Amino acid sequence: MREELDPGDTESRSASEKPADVNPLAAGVLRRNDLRTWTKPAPNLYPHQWSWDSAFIALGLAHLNNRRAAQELETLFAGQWATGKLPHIIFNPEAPPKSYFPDAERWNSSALSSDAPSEVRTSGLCQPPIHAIAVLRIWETAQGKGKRRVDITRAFLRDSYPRLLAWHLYLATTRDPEGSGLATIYHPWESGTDNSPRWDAALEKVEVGDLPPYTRHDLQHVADPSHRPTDEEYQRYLWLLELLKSKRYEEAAIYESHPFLIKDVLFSAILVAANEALFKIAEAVGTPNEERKLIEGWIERGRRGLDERWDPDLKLCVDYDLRAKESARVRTVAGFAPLIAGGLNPERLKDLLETLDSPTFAGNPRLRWPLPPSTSPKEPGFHPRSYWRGPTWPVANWLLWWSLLRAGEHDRAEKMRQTALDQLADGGFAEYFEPFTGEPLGSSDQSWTAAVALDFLSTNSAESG
Ligand code: 9WN
Repeated sequence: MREELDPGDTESRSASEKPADVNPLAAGVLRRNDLRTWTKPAPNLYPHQWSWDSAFIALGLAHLNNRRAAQELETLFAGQWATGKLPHIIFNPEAPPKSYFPDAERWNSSALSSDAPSEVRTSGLCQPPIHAIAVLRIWETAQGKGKRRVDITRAFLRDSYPRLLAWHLYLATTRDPEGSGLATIYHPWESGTDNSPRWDAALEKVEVGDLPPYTRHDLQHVADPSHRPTDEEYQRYLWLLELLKSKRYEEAAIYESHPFLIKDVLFSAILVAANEALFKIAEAVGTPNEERKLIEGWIERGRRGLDERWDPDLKLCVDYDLRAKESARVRTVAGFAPLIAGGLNPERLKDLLETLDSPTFAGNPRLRWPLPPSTSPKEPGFHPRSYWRGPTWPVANWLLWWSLLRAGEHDRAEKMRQTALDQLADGGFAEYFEPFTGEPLGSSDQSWTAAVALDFLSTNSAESG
């Protein structure tokens, strides 16, 4: 069953025609999903704290309540592993039973690994490192709000900096023993784009062994199971999880034998952008020069690594499967990774913008809104209703809009911002949208959708960048 909107609550009905009304509606979604110190990604489908959702949520909350935005990330940091890893899920001990699977028991991370935190229960994976970008946004929005607010936020920045540095150091070393500038993921869930056709070839090679019994709970929260990953995909996800557990989440051992080891270009590009944010945070808190040099080195290495993953025929960046030693030549939004990483030469920027505007993505004549579908309609693996196989995701729009601004493409960014807001005004704060009809899919009242709406509304594309 699809998540029901409370008919008595006008705020949870879809956003009205006018983007001007989006702001209070978006704030209402975040308020209703708020659990005091953190925010559920969605009312029922996702009852725990997710890593990159919380970072996006903090970015939106920064415009409503700076202190609460900081708290969102502080709660997440409490789950950080001794290795520096920020886990992809922090489990909510008060979540209704049988609401999400795999649950804390299935991950069993604190029993299996002494690196896992003891105070809270977490998953054993991570997600794209958007966090430093959110911390910087909290700092930026505190400016001009009075000395007390700025001082409190500076203290938050000081506390967050070592957490973020440890997180990025973990990604630059443990997740990149090759020194390629690109982060390795162990599971599609780490990419945040779970069933993207980017992973099909690698997943097909994974032979599923004897899985302990399980029941999926996600399907009860969506109108139609075809919106979510298939059972076959789930079996592979769960098998990879069993393999990680069999290595007690020990990364050197995982690296030796795990069947799914992929250099993820989107994850890596977000890391570059997050390192730029971390550099600014380092400046604001006045950290030692060597640390800033280290961060600069990561930025350069990351951009070089992405450059090597450029596919001149597709005019996109593509992931690399370390096991099969082959590229995943699939046209998805992840291919715009170099735009997100920034620092592009004019020719590469031109190529990327051409691809973005072409019928392969936002220029496709069948689209309801000229926004990039998660997978190009020209891909054989495209599916307009299935999760990351084709639907448009507001958070992906935000990432591209923000990247266009940083690239100095203000007019284009403004067009994208207006269109993204029109989509939300029309369809509400859905998790994702059918790209040809604009139909809202997945969960309704999705927190990060509301959060990016708030950020869109607070930023004038003509002035920032
Ligand atoms: C698995 C919470 C998360 C997002 C991911 C999105 C989806 C989970 C799931 O929901 O993943 O982590 O159960 O499908 O793919 O990006 O963080 O919103």
